[in-house]
Amino acid sequence: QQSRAQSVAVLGAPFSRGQRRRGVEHGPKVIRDAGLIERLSGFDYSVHDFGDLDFHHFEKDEPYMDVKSPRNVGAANKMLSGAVSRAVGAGHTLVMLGGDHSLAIGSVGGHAQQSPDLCLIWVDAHADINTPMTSPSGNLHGLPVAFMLKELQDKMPDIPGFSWMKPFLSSRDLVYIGLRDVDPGEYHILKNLGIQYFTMRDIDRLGIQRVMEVTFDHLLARKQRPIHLSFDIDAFDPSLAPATGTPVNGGLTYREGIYITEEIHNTGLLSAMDLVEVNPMLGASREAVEATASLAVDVIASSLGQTREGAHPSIDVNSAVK
Ligand code: Z70
Ligand code: MN
Ligand code: MN
Ligand code: MN
Repeated sequence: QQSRAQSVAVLGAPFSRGQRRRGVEHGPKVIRDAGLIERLSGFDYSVHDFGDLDFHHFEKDEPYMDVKSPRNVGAANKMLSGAVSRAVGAGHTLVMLGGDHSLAIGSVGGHAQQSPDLCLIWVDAHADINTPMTSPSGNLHGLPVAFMLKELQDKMPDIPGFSWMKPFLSSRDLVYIGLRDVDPGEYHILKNLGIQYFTMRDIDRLGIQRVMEVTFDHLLARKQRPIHLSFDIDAFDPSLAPATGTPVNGGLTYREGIYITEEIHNTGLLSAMDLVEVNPMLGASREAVEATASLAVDVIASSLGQTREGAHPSIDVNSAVK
């Protein structure tokens, strides 16, 4: 079915402390500069740009075990979750612009406050499901899914900065697409919890059409429910999305990426999405940065109903052909 989206809220989250490379906090600006709001305003719903969150920075933030900047990441996500919860509660389809992927803790968490039965589609080269024990880097953008999952509660210690949050998602309500750089501890967790995931190899074998069919079968067959899409730009091949912190060869083609978002739009169930890890300080040239940001705009527009077919409900067919 087609969605009858009423309004879209765009929220910037200029934050980079979930990983070590500065610059990803400028993601919201370059995605807006690539024309996001103009692109969305051609659609049949109102667009509200809520601007960027203003995160408080804590100077003193000692690592916990090996986990870096826990208080900064925790506080930023607390603020983000409140803002996302209010926007979704007000009836907007929310678009969160990162920032690094640790922000999904607050974004999906805030969405879940309003829609406890949501399901999560995580499009990424990485699984981002490390615990403090399994993390090879101590970077919190490699851990967000572990914070969310009820089944991992006993593997998550009390990390400073996160006392406000409780796990809210079941492992069966999550599907990964695009994986190709999974740490040993993460692989163990994926297998142990029986999480549905599609690596790039699976996409090679099945084709992206079948992957989306099985994804929706897994998440929606029992019951239609809100979808949260968390899209890490590094899911794409580095030739398409070079301006990102952890590029991994052999990623999604443009057409696979857009097919994923078109299919998600066509469910009519997309309720909130993240577009994260665009880092304008890591492109080799201005063109590389602009290509990455423009790709991010295409992903968002396509998730919200832009089609390659050209059809769009805002155009009245009867008056158009007269
Ligand atoms: C690795 C870690 C990661 C994004 C890198 C990498 C995680 N698994 N996520 N880039 N977006 O450090 O935990
Ligand atoms: Mn990620
Ligand atoms: Mn990633
Ligand atoms: Mn539509």
